[in-house]
Amino acid sequence: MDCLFCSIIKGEIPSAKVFENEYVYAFRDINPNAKVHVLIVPKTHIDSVDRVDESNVSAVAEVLKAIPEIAKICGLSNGYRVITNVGEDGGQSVKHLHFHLLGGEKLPVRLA
Ligand code: DGP
Repeated sequence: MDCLFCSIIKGEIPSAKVFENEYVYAFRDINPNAKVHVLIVPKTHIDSVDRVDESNVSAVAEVLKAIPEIAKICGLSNGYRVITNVGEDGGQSVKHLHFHLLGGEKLPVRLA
C-alpha cells in the first residue's frame, strides 16, 4: 500500500521530526497554518478516525498520550488546538490518521 505518512515514518521521505517513540511520530506540517503546526500520527496505519476500532484504539490512545509532551516540546504553554480531518467533507487529504497540533499564537475563530 502506498501511503505518504507511512513513508515519512519509515524515513523514506524526509521530514522535520519533532517527537518519536515506539508508537507515535510527530513532524512539522509542510504547509503550516499557524506559527506552530505539527502533525502527529500513529506508526501503525489507520486510514482515519472513521476506521478506529477495538483492534487499533490503543495506537490512537498512544497518540493522545503523547500530545501534552509534544505541545511542551513546541513551547505551547498558553494552549493549542488539536484537529483531525475525516474523509471528503472533513477535508482529509492524506489517508493516514493524523492530528494537527496548532498553536504558538492566538488561533482564529473555529467551527467547533
Ligand atoms: P489533511 O488535509 O487533514 O489530510 O492534512 C494533511 C496535511 O499534511 C496538510 O496540512 C499538509 C501536510 N502534508 C502533505 N504532504 C506532506 C509532506 O510531504 N510532508 C509534510 N511534512 N507534510 C505534508
